[in-house]
Amino acid sequence: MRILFVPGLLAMGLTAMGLRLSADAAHQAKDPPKEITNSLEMPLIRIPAGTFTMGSPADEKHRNADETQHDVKITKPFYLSVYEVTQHQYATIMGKNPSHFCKTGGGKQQVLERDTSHYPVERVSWNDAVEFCKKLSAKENKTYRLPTEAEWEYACRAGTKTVFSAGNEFHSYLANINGLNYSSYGKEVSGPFYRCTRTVGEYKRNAFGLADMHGNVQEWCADWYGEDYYKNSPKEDPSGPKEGTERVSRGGAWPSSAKACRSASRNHLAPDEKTYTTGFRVVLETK
Ligand SMILES: [Ca+2]
Repeated sequence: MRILFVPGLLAMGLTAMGLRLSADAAHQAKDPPKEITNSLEMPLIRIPAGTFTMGSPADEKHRNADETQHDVKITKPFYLSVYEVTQHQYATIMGKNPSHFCKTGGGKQQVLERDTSHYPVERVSWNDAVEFCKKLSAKENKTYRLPTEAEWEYACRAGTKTVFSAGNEFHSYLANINGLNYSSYGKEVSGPFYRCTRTVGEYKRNAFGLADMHGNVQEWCADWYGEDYYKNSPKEDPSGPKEGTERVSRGGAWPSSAKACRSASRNHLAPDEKTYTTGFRVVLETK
């Protein structure tokens, strides 16, 4: 059988394909990317708008009185860094690495022979973290900031209602936390206890694709801490009390018991306090 070459049909086919490609490209342009990488090679994931129940139920074991459950609506999507800000990223923007667990820090004996550039930065105050966001914003002409406490918990839960984003049991095989058996949650498990920070992203990510929301370093949030704030919190995009003396930090850290790493657990420190358990991650605002 002879195969006929029909230029008209071929041209029609190409035109149709071309139209289809253009339509796909237009669709992609409307759909913002799920993950982006910024000038620091920092991956950030798009967290969708949505509603969730913030705080813990009255029967949650080891809950604290400041965790009153209430519904919160996050009205705008935002990008959140997949990892805690690393020592390398912090030094690139701020010109110094204040971390305890690095070659020049007080904990250098604990990290001998290790490359700590991708360990989370720590010994940064809330003021330092805010300054980092300002400088990175200026560098990229975008808006970076700390997550609000509500954004942080929403991102940590990633749609889950369990005590942790990984379920109702927790131990040091799931995150860099205290590995002694009394430190586990739900059932008694003794696991690794490294007694220092670790390279970001070593453990399983949550359903949004975020790493180390529980453990490694606790993370500064933008809000002032208010013990009773949840009782009067606005439903939409709560941003904390208007004033206070301490800022919120979340997620627990490498020496913490699992109970202090619960999705609802709240900690608070003075804004100029620097500890080797405290770091941060950043929000990039969508336009
Ligand atoms: Ca963390």
